[in-house]
This record gives sequence, structure tokens and C-alpha cells, in this order.
Amino acid sequence: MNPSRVFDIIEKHTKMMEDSIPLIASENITSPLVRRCYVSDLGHRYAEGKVGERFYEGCSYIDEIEQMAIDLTRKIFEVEHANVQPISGVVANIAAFFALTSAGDTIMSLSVPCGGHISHDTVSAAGLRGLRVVHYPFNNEEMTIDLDRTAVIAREIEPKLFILGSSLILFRQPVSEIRKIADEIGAYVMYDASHVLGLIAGKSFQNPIKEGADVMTGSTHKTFFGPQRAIIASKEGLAEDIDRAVFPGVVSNHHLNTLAGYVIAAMEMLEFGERYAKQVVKNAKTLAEELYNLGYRVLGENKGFTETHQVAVDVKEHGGGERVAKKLEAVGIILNKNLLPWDSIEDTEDPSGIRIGVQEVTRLGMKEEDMRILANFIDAAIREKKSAATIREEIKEFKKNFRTVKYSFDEFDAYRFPELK
Ligand code: DSN
Repeated sequence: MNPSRVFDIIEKHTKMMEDSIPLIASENITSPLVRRCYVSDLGHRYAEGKVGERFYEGCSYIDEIEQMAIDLTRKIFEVEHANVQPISGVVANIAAFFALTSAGDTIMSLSVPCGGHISHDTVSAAGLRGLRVVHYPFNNEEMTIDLDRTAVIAREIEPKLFILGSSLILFRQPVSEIRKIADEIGAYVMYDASHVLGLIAGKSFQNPIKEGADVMTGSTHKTFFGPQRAIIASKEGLAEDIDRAVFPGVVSNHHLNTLAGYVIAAMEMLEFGERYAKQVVKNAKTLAEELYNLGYRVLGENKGFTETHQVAVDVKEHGGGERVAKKLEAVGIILNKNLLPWDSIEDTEDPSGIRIGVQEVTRLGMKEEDMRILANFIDAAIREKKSAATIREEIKEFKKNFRTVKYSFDEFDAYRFPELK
């Protein structure tokens, strides 16, 4: 038994990330101030129940932190109620399903190839709740829900809940239009904002609750650059049902070290979020345009490619998503293969597409000119314009300029543990 083996592996992983371009759309990098919370004593403690109504003693300071988290969440998203206890996006979604539906109910959501998250489907959380899932008809050209056909289907099947928000999300989704359909049949509207939470916080994207959603769930570590956990925001009328669904429903203790980290990230978001979110969207648009100009089939061409942190590219003609993602990994560009709306779920292992997220490189300080360089690296790797080893070296050199965390209270090394001040 040698514990140092673990630290050797962590060091190798850290070095790999230091030298790579991180483009996974569901990740981000936290500021070292956030990371300092991870290793605090809070990570050893329990705080079941609500602020001021705990089942264990010793929670007075934890209560202060949780209240700060609630207040900041309500302020950032301009919502009446916030529950900050879910420990992940899927847990938040399960809680929302318990609050809003009964087993046997029908819901409508996007299929996974059209961008829906697995937890919106029977294979995951929706199935665990015993829900029947009907997928929205989708307009591949516009990359959005076909509202006319949805209205017809919804009147017939009368879903209890409409889920919006998705994992492949290039454009705003029709919240107010779905709200109208939901009102006709007395259904709830829930928006899973996991991918776009930081863009909503930075006021660069639709605020689903303001547009009519009853509930917004969201993980706090994608465009929202916090620790890995989640929130549920809602109107006041649903507060009790949501809180009960979270605790004792699906969460016992809720990981208090990352709760404190979330509070720091929320403060950073209030202070720097608008600048950050604007830059994320500018970067995504620039990268999409550059790839398009280099001859790639970038999705969403007729709508300006993207309004989020994501760029989606159909790489079928270059060998498919699996081959292209592996080729890019070999040069130090880390992203994921992705199903596209014209793929079937059976294509999951080797889908047509790749999904690119620019939120993390934006947090590391990249701007539009860097997106042009990035597009050329991607192109060189896919079309094998140089050897993988050569491109890898060039990327390592390029990445040296992006090793501090921006949009935070100080500029810190992104990959090394911060010294205590
Ligand atoms: N599946 C993750 C993603 O979108 O990458 C989210 O859980």
C-alpha cells in the first residue's frame, strides 16, 4: 500500500490538463478560492434539514453559509425560492420530478440525439420516477422544438410536465410558447439549465423563470464556474414541495465544503459574470465561424451557429465523432463525441458529431483571436496537416499563456494548489 501512488496519478492528470485545451461543454475550472473550501473542515460535517431546523448540533456556522448560498442564488437568478442542497444535476432533476409529478404521469422532453439529457428520459431519473416520456418533435434545420406539432401532441396526451433545457443547446428555447401550451392543459414547465446556468447568471441568455417556467434546475459547474453540485429555483408556491422532495426525498447530507465553494463562485459570478458570459458567447460564435470557414459542417448555420458556450459539428465525412474526438485527444484537445438530431440512439458509441464548449478556455482568458488559433489546431489535427506530435507541442506552447483563472477575485494559478495567504 503506497498512498503516494494516488498523488502520482493526480500529478500526471494535472500535467495533462495543464498542457491541454479543455473543451468539454459540461466542465469548468474553479478558482483556487473555491478550491480552498473543498479541503476545509466543512467536508467532514453533516447538516440535514433546513437552515435553523437541523437534525444535528454544530450547524450554526453552516447555517450562515447555506443562508448566504440561498440569498445569492435568489439574487443572481431573480427568483423567489432557491434550494441549494442537490448534490448534482441529476439529483436536482429527480427531486423536481418528485415535486411535480406522480408515478405513471406522462412528460415531454427532448430525445438524447436532439440534445436532451439522459435524466430527462426513461433510462435515468424520469424512469426511476415511473414517468412515461414522449419526445418533442424537433426541427433539425432550426435546431429547436417544432411547436405546432408539439401543441397537437400535447393536447392529445396531456403531459403533466414539459422539460426544456438540454445538453446540446445552441439556441434559446421556446419557454413562453411552451408555457401557453402547458396552461391550456394544466401542466408544469421545468427548465434544466445545467449547461447555460452561468450564461443566465451573466445575463447573456434567457432567464427561464422570468419567461414562465415554474422550476429551473441546474448543475453549478458547467458555464456556472462553481463546484460540482446543483440548485433548484422556483416560484414561492412550489417551495415546500421542492424542499421536501430534496430533503428527506433524495438528499441526506449535502456536502458542505462544496456548498461553501458555491458561495464563493456565486460571489464571483455577481462580480464578473456579465463580462465572462458575454465573452463565452463571443468566443463560441467566433470558433463556429472559423470552423465553418475552414469547411466544416457546423450546426445552426442559418441562425448564427450558436447563442451559448457550445459549438456542434457534424464530422461524419471525417470519420465520425468517435474517431475525430480520439484524434483531437491525441494532440491535447479534449472534447466529446456527440449524438446529433439525425443520429439514432444506437449510434451512441460512434455518433456523427462532436460538441465543443468554450466556457473553460474563456475562464482561462481566451478571446476571439485565440479561437481562430484553436480552429486551426482542430483543423490541422482532423485533416492531419501535420504530425500529431508536432501539433501537440504547438498546443503545449500555446497553452502556456492560459494557466491562470480569470473572472475571479485574484489571478491564480489554475492547476496548482494555492498557498494559504
Ligand atoms: N452528460 C453531461 C454533459 O452534458 O456533458 C451532463 O451531465
